[in-house]
Amino acid sequence: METNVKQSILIRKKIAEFKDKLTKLIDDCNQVYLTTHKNADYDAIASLGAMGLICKKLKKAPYIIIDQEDYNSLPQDRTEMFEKINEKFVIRNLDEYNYNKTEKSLLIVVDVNKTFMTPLRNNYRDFSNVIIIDHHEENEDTIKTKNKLIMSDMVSSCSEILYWLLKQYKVTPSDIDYYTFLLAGIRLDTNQGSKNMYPSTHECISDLINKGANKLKVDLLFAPDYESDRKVQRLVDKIDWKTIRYAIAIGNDETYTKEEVAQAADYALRYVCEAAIFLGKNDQGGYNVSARSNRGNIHIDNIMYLLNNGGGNMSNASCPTIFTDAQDQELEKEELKNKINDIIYFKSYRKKTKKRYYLKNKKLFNHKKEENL
Ligand SMILES: [Mn+2]
Repeated sequence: METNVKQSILIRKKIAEFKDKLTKLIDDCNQVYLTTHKNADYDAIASLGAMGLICKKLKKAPYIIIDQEDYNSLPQDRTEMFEKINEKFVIRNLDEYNYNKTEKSLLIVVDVNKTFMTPLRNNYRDFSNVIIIDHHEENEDTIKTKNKLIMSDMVSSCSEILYWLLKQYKVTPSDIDYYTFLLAGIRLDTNQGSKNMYPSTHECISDLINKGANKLKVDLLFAPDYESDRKVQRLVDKIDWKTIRYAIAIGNDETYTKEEVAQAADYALRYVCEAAIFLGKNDQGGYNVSARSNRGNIHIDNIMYLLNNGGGNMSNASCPTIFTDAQDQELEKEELKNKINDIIYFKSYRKKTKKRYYLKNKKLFNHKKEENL
């Protein structure tokens, strides 16, 4: 029990310490821009909204930068969240941003830290300062800045960080939807409370509900679509168990969204399972990929890097869409299976950390990754 209390205090302390730096940078700039990763999810959008409220409290109304094409392809529920935020904050696409650039501006990036994953891609030189607030692991693709609050494997989500920040700044949104969004963000990144639940997360969820976050609305956002859920289960049925309980599934007799592949991989972790690697063919002919590790003792992020320049952390990872030139469905499956087997059947032990992972060639990690995935 005592250790639980400590975790929560520690998290809040760490966030409180960051507040002064954040305030100073916002105060000192002429204009704040906010952005997040493309294909923004609930956690990303909720974090944008909450960060916007903090900027507003500090009298710096922010602009939210989006990629228009990416924005247009968002599903309805997430578009509605953006529209809600758009009532208070101005959303600008890259053209609008470029046309109206301001001197001495500050960029705040939430729920992401890799250069290529934001609408700005590799262009951060326009900003006098960049702040990262995130819960994903850093690597060599992390945006270069001294100003970052990156809490990987410490909190559930970026929404949780933003909730504690709102509290620090004594911001109480007049529109309760901002709390509802944060609750949805946490629900998403904890896979509905089944992973990444820290003592501080429980506290945060209970605070949000006490303050009026609409739990019913959040439940509806997560209510599975029947057809989609059955499809996810059919992909789970394709699991092939390899080596030390790796659940590997490749589906190409129907098409899957990224979310469906991720859900299937999450589902695999309900079994006795060290790691899950799931591939599902999408409607563009490529394969969406999701990987998971149950207790985090497989370097699933490294496996994703080797598979197709991907990454993540030790429990969640993915890689860019894989395309194959194979002649038919069966050959495609063969090719992908071989790629995965090549990676996981090579045993290697890293004695220092006692964490093991399966890599063909460790040296690969010293190579600079390609800039554009
Ligand atoms: Mn997140």
